[in-house]
Amino acid sequence: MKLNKQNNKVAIIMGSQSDYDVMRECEKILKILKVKYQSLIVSAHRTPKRMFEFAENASKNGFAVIVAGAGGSAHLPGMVSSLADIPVIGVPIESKKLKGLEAILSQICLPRGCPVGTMPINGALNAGLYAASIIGTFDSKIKSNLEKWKRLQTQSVKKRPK
Ligand code: RP5
Repeated sequence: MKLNKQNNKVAIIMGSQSDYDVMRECEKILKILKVKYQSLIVSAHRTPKRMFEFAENASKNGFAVIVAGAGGSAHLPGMVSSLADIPVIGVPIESKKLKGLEAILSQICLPRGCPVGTMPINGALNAGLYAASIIGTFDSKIKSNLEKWKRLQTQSVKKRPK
């Protein structure tokens, strides 16, 4: 699939409505950086056909990167990576019982050939920054928005603790 100017959106997908409180952080940072995005509930276990449809058509639908948040037996990022031809960033979602350890392990222990850039547990903000940095490799406006955001972050760090 040939990428063009249209392929500048980030897909934020999540396994459940219950992931949205965390995944909103990704939306917030993308909004600040003026990156286009679309958020969808896509579950590897509960809506497998939707997942196939989404992943196979992600490029065609103008997405350049996929951010996939999932908790528990978090198959979503790996499954989507096996079907899509664009980068997949995984966000392991914290659970009550195992605190997200199960989700992060299932996302970083993918077999050879199924790459997922896995963020920390609940690391949806970092996922947004990472997605924006990928978009920034071919969109200079987004690159400069990201540079500005990082400059402001650096300036906001006080030299002395209060
Ligand atoms: C996963 O199961 C979802 O990503 C979510 O983190 C977890 C629990 O889902 P719910 O039972 O809250 O819908 O598929």
